[in-house]
Amino acid sequence: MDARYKSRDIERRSLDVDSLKRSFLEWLVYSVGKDARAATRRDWFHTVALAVRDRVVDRWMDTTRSYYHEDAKRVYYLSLEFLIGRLLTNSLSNLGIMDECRQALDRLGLSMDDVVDSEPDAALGNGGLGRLAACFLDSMASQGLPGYGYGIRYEFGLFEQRFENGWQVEHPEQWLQFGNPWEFARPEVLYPVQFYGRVEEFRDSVGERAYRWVDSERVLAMAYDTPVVGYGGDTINTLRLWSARATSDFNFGHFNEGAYMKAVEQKILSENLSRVLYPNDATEIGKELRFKQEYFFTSASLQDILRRYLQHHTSFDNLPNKAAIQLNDTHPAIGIAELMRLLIDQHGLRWEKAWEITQATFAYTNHTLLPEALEAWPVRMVERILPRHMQIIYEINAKFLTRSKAKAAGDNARLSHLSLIDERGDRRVRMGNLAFLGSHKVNGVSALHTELMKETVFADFHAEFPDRITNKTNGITPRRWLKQANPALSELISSRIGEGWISDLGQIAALKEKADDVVFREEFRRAKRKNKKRLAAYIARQTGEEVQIDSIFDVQVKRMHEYKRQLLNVLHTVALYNEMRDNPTVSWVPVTKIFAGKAAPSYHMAKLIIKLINDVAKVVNHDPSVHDNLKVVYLPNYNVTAAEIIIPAADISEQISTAGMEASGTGNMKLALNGALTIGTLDGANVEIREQVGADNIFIFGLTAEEVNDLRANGGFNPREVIASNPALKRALDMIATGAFSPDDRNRYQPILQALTDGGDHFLVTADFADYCRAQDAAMQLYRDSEEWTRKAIINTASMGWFSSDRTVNEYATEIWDVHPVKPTHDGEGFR
Ligand code: NTF
Repeated sequence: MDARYKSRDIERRSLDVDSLKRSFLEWLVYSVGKDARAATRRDWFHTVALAVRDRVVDRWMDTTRSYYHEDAKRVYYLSLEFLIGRLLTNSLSNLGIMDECRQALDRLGLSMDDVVDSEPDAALGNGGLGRLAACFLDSMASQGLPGYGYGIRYEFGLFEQRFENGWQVEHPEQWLQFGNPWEFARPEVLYPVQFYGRVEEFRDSVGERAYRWVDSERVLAMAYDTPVVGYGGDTINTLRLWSARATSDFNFGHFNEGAYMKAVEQKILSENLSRVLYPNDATEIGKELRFKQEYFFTSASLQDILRRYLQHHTSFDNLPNKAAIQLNDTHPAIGIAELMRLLIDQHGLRWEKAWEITQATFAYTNHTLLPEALEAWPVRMVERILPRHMQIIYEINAKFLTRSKAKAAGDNARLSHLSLIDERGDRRVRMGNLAFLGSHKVNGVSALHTELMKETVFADFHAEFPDRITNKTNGITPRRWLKQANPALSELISSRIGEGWISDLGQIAALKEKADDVVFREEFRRAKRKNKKRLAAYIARQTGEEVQIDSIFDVQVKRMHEYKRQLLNVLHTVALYNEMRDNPTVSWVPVTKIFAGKAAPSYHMAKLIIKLINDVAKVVNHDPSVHDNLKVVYLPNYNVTAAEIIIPAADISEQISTAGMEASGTGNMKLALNGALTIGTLDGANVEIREQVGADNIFIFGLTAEEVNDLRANGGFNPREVIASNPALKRALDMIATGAFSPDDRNRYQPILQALTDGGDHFLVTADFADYCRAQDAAMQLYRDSEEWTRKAIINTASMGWFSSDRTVNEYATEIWDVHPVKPTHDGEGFR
């Protein structure tokens, strides 16, 4: 090979400051097409990203090649959402070249922060479910597990939230506008995906009844690959996202003008499939385009998985030993019928064999018990869009129901619960039931959630298959959520216990003994203070509000939803405001209430609560009688990037959902890991957080899931009585009702008051109010004792080892997937 190429090749892999700097200059000119004088910050971001990507490619190919050579069992994580956020810091940090990059930029007179801040936030998800998928990708790569993510390359990610006069308004999020330097387009990796048409029956070569799907419309799925850099840079896995392309089946030349325009229209319509992420969180969407998105990416992924498998195998018998497919919620559950179709119709397998393989290959994770979130597609729609799948679903159902224990017992009620078809009203396909039946394992995401799955939505399935449901408590990646987001604290930790915690978070327990060390406590506080300063500056930039660094940063950041009870928090805020005004001579601990989170655009109540918080903020923040002891801020456009600034600065973590309703939560873990004390209900993973940190180091309040259940079962309670007997609550609600926060529209908050009173207070805000205030008071008192507070904060950080997504992914790998780490061989002979 030409020596010049050879040396450039080496340079591409070199990680020292000089080679990085030379690469930057070369990339700026030859790929971005700018010279240093004309380059904008965004140009520099693209430059740096491309140079870093260079340093990933060889190892990426090595990893892929190792999986191939070992014919390793892979796990395929099918998810409609991957909330990955920015990738530059993540890649640099996992490659271990953060400092080198900073220095190289420094020599060019550039600030690393500016470059980092020019990267758009990849928001291909709504909230917890999508972020969990992103943490799992990081954990799989960091542990050398052969894991692939499959999803959709949405052109528009989750909308950008802005406030107009305190109301949420949605703007398009155009993350791809200036190109995406991390992805590799694969125009040759293209699969047809069919829709509509009809099913034809025929006799196959041995005279058996067989089916083919004909007269369908086709869309192509084109792959885009993003390398997923594991910690240490040894393993680089792949996130493969599908983009919709029209087929070129039609010949423009033969059309008259009208037909030509129609053909173009058709092209645009089919490419809409990957246009936009649906912005709903924990609610069923029920739109035809959404169903088509689900099938589109699932079908393409399965075709790709089978193609990869067939490179090494001639029969499908071994598929379950070579591929594990994890369904992230029911969104890809149609994959069960699709794999059956591919195996039977395209590869000629018999039903029984295909079913055995399908069940052994799939596993399903449930992320919510909210009835409004359980997907159920109208039979008539499924029949029209995927006629062959509807047939297959009927057949799965018929075979299952005939054999079920319920049938044997003549228990018709149970039989109708088990059915894949909901026969009440317009008939619907229950995707949860399909996912359950087609999987060998089904898991919940926290201990409590898994128990509730067994007792509620899947009670009948659990009776039928008692070994199928298993728990896999969620986790978070310590790389992004401590090392990268909180350099101040992570450097302090590493200085005391070494860097082992980064890839083995259990080691962080060694900090527990440091909780009693005054010097360490002082340094811990210094790190927190630094983060609070950073957040205060961010708050000032975003909202114009000045907040006190010495105040308690009380943080509730998550999607806006009634069950998460931001309303409870704002009611306490109003009560606290009143107390401060009533008792101006008391020396109050200053409090800053920090909210952030998006509401689904059609979720009116959630949007009204946002407006309420902003209205309360306007009054409280400008009332001189509270002497700046209370501030309320609502940060716009919460996303991964904002979370990375907010979470490290939090003193208090608000995890106050109605018990039994939050499947797990993962923000709760991020905040505790960063040394915030939790005020929370015994819901989701809060229960396990309490076990880990100890009851003395967390503020638990409110009704338990069981009590909530009893209360609701016994005809509810009377919120009016509760309100009447609690003067602070009554006063807060009266102020809201009489327009104290909305003088321009005194009736604005009637819907909220209505829901809390005549509406029966479904989320038990009034029922938990008193105990919540007690927990808040306890926290405020403790904060006065800064040594004791810090001690508890350190214990929180030190007790979070178990919540690493490395632990979670390992449990999946050993107990569900049976996949094992593969060590890539890096022969240094790159990517030819
Ligand atoms: C969410 N579910 C749950 O609401 C969270 O409690 C949980 O932590 C995450 O999943 C991750 O498991 C959803 O987003 C959805 F869509 F399923 F409702």
